Amino acid sequence: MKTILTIAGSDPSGGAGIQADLKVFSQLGCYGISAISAQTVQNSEGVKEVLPTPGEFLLKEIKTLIEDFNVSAIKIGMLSTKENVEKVVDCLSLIPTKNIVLDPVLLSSNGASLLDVDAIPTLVKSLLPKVRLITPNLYEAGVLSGKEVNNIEGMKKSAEAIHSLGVENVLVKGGHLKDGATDVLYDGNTFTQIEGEKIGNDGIHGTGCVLSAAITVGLAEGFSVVEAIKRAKVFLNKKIQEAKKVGKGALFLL
Ligand code: PXL
Repeated sequence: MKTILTIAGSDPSGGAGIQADLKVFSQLGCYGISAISAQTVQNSEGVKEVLPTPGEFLLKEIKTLIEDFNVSAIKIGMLSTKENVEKVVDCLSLIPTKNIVLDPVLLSSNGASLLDVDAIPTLVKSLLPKVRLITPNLYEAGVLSGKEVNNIEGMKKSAEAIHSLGVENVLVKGGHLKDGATDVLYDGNTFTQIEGEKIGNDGIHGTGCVLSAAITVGLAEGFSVVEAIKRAKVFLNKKIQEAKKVGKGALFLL
């Protein structure tokens, strides 16, 4: 059984972040370990407060795990602060796997900041060149590329721009497109459009976390980036069809 490390924020409602990642790893037959970059106060109606983990503490969380476990892949989600981005960059070189997936989480659905604005240049300069795949949504692709991203053409242009920052593979997720839900993957040579069904995504919490966690499983299992994405999308679509209203707000993936 492969072991996967997630470095992300805690979502005590269980729909996103660490809690969602661990569920996905387990459901897909992997063993998950986690380093928590921030606590959040939230329920199904939204994020109310964020308490970042001090950078030195996050570093100890990660180092203590990797001294012990043999990690086949790493998923990075919410990092909250510049200091946390720097510490994650420092310890990636200590982990001998190239299977690093970055979900560049910037905002929660209700607009809470999940990454400080002053952390973005460090994320771009120091973290992006270390990851195998980055999975921005339209908004995140726009911020990282400085381009307007609201159609397939814009997704391709932003994917190229983000690739030129040093990331091996860029998956711009089209779930928030007006028409359809096509994702665009760019590996520096080829654009691959991965079609998805539009399944009323807006009211579902944690879809980005679940997708990137499932992709990380695929990479840990040795699938190519395209195959890992296709398999993860099949998994996510099934979860979306079974989504439930557990609390009073958004639908959750179980
Ligand atoms: O879905 C993005 C996300 C990631 N990680 C944590 C979150 C959220 C959204 O609320 O709370 C911890």
